[in-house]
Amino acid sequence: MDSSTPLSFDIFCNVIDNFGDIGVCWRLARQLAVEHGFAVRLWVDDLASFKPLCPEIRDVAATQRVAGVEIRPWSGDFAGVIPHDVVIEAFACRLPECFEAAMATRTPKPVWINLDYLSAEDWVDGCHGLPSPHPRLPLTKHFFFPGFSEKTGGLLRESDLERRRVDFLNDPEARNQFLERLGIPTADDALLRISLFSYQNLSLIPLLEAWTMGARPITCLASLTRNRGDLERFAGRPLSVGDTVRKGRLALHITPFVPQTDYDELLWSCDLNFVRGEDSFVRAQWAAKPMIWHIYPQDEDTHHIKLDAFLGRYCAGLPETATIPLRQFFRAWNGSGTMTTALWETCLGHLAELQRHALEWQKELIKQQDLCAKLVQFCRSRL
Ligand code: TRH
Repeated sequence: MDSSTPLSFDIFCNVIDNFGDIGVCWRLARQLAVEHGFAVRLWVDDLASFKPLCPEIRDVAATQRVAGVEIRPWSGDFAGVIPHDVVIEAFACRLPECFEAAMATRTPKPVWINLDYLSAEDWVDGCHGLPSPHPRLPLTKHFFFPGFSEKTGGLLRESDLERRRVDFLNDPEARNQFLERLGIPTADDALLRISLFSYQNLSLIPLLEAWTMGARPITCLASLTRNRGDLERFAGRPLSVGDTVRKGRLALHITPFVPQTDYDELLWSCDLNFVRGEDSFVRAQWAAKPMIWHIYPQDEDTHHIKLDAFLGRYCAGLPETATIPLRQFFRAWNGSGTMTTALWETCLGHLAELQRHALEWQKELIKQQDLCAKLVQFCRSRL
């Protein structure tokens, strides 16, 4: 197919929990619509989970259009809906049977994609793009795997992201205005600014305690999500957005959950970012700042294999003196090890090195084609 022919996309998003399912789908949908100019229809089964990421969403179960994307509640029947050129089921959510039947009668048949979860494991190289025929209908689904190597589907990254990041870094006024909007003091450059986005975590209170006693004052920007219980136990009281807890060298600010379009600025404004799941984890890497990842916990601890696979890639090229404590910190943060003040202080001692490394890692990763462009190419070759 000609590379200038416009395409149309259906994206199906079943929100299982948290913000990651809709976070990835919404980012991809916007990029397809805004950057590539394609018609995009995003089917979402939970608009309430969508709203914190995109405040323009109305709660009513009606069709709406935001950022050039047609957003449809995934409910009711699909009678009369003609599938688009490409149908994406995110994270193996099952498509409605009647929609699959409509896909089978369409000419040409839509390109059917299962957009899978991100993993740094080696097997992803061999599985990316594999076909899976439908058991009954004349349709073939393809597995599209995000990943860190050229052989995978790559990572989501808007084409203007790096320019926006550099502009923001070169404009302290923009950073100050952003922080002021969140109610964060901006004056003191001696302090360490840390963003915190995590699940509930046994290491969180020991880490916050370490921050109260550290050599450097710390401002922590924490949103109240699944770690609310830990934060409230640390504070000794219920917390809400706008609260500040001051203990020793630490000022813990409870910040609002910002719209997804602002989240990068939050990451860019900090010296260290604690992120989780998938999408915030990727954004922290594009932010080119040191980061700590709380991986989504899976049954039978399979997430530890995924974590080690990522660390194997991420730490290659980082001197061993920094790699050892960093790996130990990642493990402790993910439940296999103990979080101690000494471990935090050791990692902090390597901050400048970790900063250089985060930038080098980003510079390498950014050389690869982004996921959206790879997806479009993949689909065109099958239409
Ligand atoms: O919310 P998550 O834990 O999502 C997870 C993962 O995707 C996981 O793989 C999946 O299995 C599970 O959901 C169901 O973390 P993630 O992926 O980082 O998604 C969070 C989204 O929220 C991301 O798009 C960034 C966005 N965000 C904001 O828009 N504003 C904020 O203030 C914050 C903290 C996050």
